[in-house]
Amino acid sequence: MIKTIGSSKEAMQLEDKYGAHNYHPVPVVISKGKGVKVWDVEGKEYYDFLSAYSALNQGHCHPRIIDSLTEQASRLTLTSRAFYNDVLGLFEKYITEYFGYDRVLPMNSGVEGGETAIKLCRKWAYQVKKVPENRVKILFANGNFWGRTLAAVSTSDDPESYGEYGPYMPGFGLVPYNDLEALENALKADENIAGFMVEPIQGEAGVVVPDEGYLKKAYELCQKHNVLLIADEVQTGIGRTGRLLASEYDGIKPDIVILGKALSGGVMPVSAVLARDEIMLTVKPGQHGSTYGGNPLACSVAMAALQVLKDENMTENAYKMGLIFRDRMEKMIEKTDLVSKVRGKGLLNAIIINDTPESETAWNICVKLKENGLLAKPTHGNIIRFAPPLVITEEELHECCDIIEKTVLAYK
Ligand code: IF1
Repeated sequence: MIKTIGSSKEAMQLEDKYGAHNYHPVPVVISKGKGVKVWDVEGKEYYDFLSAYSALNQGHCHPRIIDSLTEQASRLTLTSRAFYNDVLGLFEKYITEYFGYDRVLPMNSGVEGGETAIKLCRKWAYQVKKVPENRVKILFANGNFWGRTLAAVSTSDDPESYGEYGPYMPGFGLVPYNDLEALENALKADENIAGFMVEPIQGEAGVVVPDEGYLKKAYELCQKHNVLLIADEVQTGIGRTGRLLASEYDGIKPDIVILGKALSGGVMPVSAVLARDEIMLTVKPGQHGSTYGGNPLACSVAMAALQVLKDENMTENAYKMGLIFRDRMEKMIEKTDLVSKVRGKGLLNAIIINDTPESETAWNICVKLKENGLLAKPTHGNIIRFAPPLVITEEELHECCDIIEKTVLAYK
């Protein structure tokens, strides 16, 4: 018999007693979500300004996405890839036409998408670029975050991510983010480099926006050296930055694109890797996959999530609301020494708190924001990320900016 939680306190106590302590959540227990709002166990209402790290771009429990979930779940949820089913092919056609790529490899979590992209790049290196077996190198940017697997932490330069998880996977290199000279020097120095995997805007690093044209010039350098550009759009994709993919700001089509999070509108884990035939067909039957990868439920939900994104002009709304948000934050910054900067694109933004990364200030501000009805969480100590669902209205956005301004200006 599943008992319901009686209070927020009880929920936190249960997690503390029975769960791994691999997170330190903001002390709020969410019980219901709808659009840009969530409610805690006691019924208090909040604006969600994290969107589960940009997985809820379409808002909580979007009715059309939930309808696709329940309709498919009542018919067929999983077949595995041992057999065909009547949804995967429709999804593959839909998503490859939606983003303009030849083929898709469906997986589940974002990090599985990253692992898949790296495996495709390595296969392409040996079969097409003719890199000697086991000699391929793939470059990543300092400050990258693409998940928690051992390959992902092997490319990390954040001790919180890789500490005590060695030994690390070889075949990876790091170059400073937003530094084209360093990238070019690295590419010149090693002909076995076959890929450069990079976020168009670094999310976990604190919403780090590179110089305009960085991605385009990085892509040109990769092309010059016969290296694949792999865009990790797990957090920046699906309309979040005011473009369908953040790569579009630089007018490029990366060789490989990784999608996740809002690909399913926050309903279930769905990720996908897009690439052209030359890359995708290097993997032969039985050489990669997963039990749930491309399952009928995921495919139905993802098609609905992508369709509502388009039908409700969420990407355009993200662009417009982002301009308003950063303008409101700039005006707030003029009134306080507590915040030094706001940065971001579309509705992926962050404010930089004028204190050390080790300080508790950003965390304390987030606790006060919670008390004032807005949920957000610091990333990397003194940076607070603000990423509401893309369905937020201008009126709701101003109300949230009022909450942020009131909280920051009152903070002692
Ligand atoms: C956690 C961070 C964000 C991602 C990018 C791939 C993945 C992520 C750019 C992997 C995942 C999540 C993971 C989650 C918190 C969150 C996060 F703070 F960890 F770094 F968003 F910035 N590429 N990011 O941001 O996707 O396997 O999680 O589905 O691990 O705490 P995933």
